Amino acid sequence: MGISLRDCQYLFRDYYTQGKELVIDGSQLRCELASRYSMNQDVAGLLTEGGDIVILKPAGPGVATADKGNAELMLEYDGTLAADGYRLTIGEDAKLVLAAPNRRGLKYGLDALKRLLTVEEDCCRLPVVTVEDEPSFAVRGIIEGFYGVPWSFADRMDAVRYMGGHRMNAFMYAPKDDPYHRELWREPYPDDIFAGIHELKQECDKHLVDFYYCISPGNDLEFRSQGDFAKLEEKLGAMIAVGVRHFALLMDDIDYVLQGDNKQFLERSGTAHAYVTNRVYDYLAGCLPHFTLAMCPSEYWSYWDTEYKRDIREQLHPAVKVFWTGYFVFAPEIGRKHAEDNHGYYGHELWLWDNIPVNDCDKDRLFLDPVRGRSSRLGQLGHTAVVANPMNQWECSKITLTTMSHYMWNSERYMAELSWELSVREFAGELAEDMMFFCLQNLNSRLYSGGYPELDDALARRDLAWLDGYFNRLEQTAVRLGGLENAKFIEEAGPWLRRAIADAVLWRAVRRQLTDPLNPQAQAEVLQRLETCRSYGVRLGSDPAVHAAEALGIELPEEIKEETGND
Ligand code: 14T
Repeated sequence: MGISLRDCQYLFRDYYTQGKELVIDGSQLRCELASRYSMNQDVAGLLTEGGDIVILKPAGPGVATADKGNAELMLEYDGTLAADGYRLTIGEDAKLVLAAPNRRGLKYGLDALKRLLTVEEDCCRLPVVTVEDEPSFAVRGIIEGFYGVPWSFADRMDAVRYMGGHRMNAFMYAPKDDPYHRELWREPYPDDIFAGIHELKQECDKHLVDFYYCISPGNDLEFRSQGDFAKLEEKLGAMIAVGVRHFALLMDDIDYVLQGDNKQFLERSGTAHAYVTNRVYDYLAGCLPHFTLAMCPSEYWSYWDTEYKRDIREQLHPAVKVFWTGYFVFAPEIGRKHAEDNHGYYGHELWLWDNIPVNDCDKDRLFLDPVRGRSSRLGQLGHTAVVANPMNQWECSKITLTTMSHYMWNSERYMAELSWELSVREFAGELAEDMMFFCLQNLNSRLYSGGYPELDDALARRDLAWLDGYFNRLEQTAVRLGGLENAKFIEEAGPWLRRAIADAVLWRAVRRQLTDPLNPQAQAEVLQRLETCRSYGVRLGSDPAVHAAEALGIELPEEIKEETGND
């Protein structure tokens, strides 16, 4: 099944078509390549492996391929398109033209071609179309910036592949609990860990994702110490040696009031943070012709002006980008006024560190809803990057991240509910309906203050038949999702899937107690089932069985009530 016209119009910025279709003989699109983009582009390397598109390279300049293929692909350079953008024209005569300003644009254009292609037994179908596509933000990606258990090496490698396929171009390495990133920032990485980072950087290169090494020296840096700066440079120098070109200094979540000699030397923390960042900037400029440096200030979540922001505004090198998270760390809303004002206060390009779907403050929860509440025009309000800080559970983060990838590419057209549907379908295929039902039980409690209205209404009406149906569905959903082929999802979401089933079992016990309130055995069973639920250490956002029991007047032990206060 090909991609629908609606999805094309949503996923590509401009999609010009008169509805004609190109039908080509053969069960593969075999493109004879011509290139004005560059003489020696490894174009085939841009195609995701194992696809239906084959690129036939000419043997040399002016020398045609023996196999003429069934289509022609001309690559062109177009420097008027925004970085990572492309223009793909599919002509009626099976002539394809792909123009881009950089290699990433070529890759995204080929990925678009692949999405538009429908392969049948003996023919290929393509729409006759011109796609003009450009991103809303120059930098789009993921910051592994949470507390708690960092992602595994395999998670990160998969994340890089995922980003390549979702038009994201930045992976920022900043796990709070990598000791060498923060607590032991002075210490060089042990060889085995460093080898992993190097391999990750190579995987980033392969998928045209920029690898950012982030470091957090702010807790105990001695600003006057040459030794400390030497350690910092040594740490960054090792990254430079393996090809890293993008860096960030993170000053978040530290005690940033200057003490002792630091105070004597630099007086205010804004001055101090501008000072260390500028020194790092100078160091990088001495080593590299091209590099990126960003910094996360300690005041990363407020929208008002401060002395600290003034110092950063006035003293920080103008090329350094400044992170913020929107108001109050987990921002339900980042509107034009906060964005514009804070851009003015920091006076530098702002990079949105979006704390979605991070759950390091809510370890017993999964967050599976789409991003909502970000201004469609952040890109015109001083923001040039959006990076998402995900959950400790990488695989589960994909649901929200795919919706964020749509926002990052085209914030002006972003529609949360539509993106959610597309994301869930991509993630769960045939089980999309079940997956969506599961997502609906796991909404981001930091950003969504509503309840679970259908459940609440049914409880208010004491509609036991509806509740029976709901819990049966919950149980079946969890059982079916447990059969998904995605082993990583089963592993990560396992406790929540089991908890969903335990909720349904608890509900049945509650039901028995309601019909026979004085039966001590029924009471004991409720308590026992409740204990099973708690033993998983996790809960659904809707927390349905406990809610139901409480709402229907069943007395629960005190500690349960305390646990459920959050949602
Ligand atoms: F620098 C930041 F932009 C940032 O968000 N820093 C941390 C981040 O590492 C963490 O993952 C995120 C979500 O918990 O929020 C920041 O850390 C906090 C902030 C709080 F206000 C942790 C607890 C808080 F109460």
